[in-house]
Amino acid sequence: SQYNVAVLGATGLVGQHLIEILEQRDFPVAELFPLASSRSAGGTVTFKGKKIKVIDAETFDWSQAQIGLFSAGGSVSAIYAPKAADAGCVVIDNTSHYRYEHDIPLVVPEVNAHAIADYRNRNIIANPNCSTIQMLVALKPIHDAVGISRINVATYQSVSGAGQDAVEALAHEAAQLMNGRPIESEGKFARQIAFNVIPQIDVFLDNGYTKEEMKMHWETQKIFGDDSIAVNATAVRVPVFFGHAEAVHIETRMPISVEQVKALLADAPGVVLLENNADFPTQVCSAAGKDEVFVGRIRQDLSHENGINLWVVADNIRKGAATNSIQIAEHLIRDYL
Ligand code: A2P
Ligand code: 11C
Repeated sequence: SQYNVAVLGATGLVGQHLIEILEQRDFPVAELFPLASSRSAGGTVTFKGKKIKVIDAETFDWSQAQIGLFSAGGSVSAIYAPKAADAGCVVIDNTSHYRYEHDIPLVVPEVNAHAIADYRNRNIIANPNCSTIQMLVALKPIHDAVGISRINVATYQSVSGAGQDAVEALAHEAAQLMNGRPIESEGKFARQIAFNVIPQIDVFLDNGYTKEEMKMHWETQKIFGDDSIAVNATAVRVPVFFGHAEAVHIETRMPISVEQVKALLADAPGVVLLENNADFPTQVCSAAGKDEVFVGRIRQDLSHENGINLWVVADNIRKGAATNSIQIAEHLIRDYL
């Protein structure tokens, strides 16, 4: 059967990818409803070669859709997710708004597809943060095999994580500087992003961490279903357009060798293993435009008996957002709707 699918935030960076990936994966769409604010209502998006009018979300009758893919920001999800859910539309929400509510499943299909069943609680499923998704796809087989007690991670996150405006801001700053012109002081980021790195993603919290760093901590525990895993994160914005990289350092409960980790990752769903050190993946050359999580630089931590280091790279807009949401929808229609 086919399903009516609404995409909220259809004109945004993730929204456009949602529409493209629905087509690429041949998701059984009966009718597509692209939704945005009144600002871009009346414009069009292209789906399967046809132009479809963008609808103002305020005027949309949610009973027309069976599945809603939401990516217009947390405050927008807060308004429309309950309306959609009450009208019988299952919401897959790509914002942080519902992620930490105990009765809302938070799902990475390769890791905890079983949790999708809990969509019945509120007709809402949350899609995790991009930096959490790629890390857990890589760590899941290791956690299952020997248990992970602690994760130390530093991220190298592209500007596309902050939306279309941020992509334009990096291009603009770079062009200004290359032309010998000063950049505006009030930019999209807290500091100049072109030719710089910024150790702040999202807002600072009272404990001194940023919200992006705490998302990795909260979401890892919820998705693995294990509150004993410690996550120590530093999240950094780098002047890359698409793709996030992560230096991940884990401590395992039982010892595991580099060769065993490689054997596990060679068979792991959604993972591309780069076995040789010199074949390491990068955002630009390996991950951008792809749906898999690329893992390389696997080595023993010389400072810790049960320590393993990995370099994990993925396209944050695809596996980190749009592709993961659509994979959730694929499980939903296969097993539940
Ligand atoms: P609009 O084009 O009408 O502003 P990005 O993450 O790339 O910045 O995109 C944000 C997406 O969320 C856009 O599609 C934007 O639509 C949409 N959006 C923002 N605010 C609202 C709102 N109040 N109602 C519906 N859609 C919204
Ligand atoms: C970034 N991780 O790279 C953020 C974007 O919680 O869904 C995703 C924010 C979120 O800026």
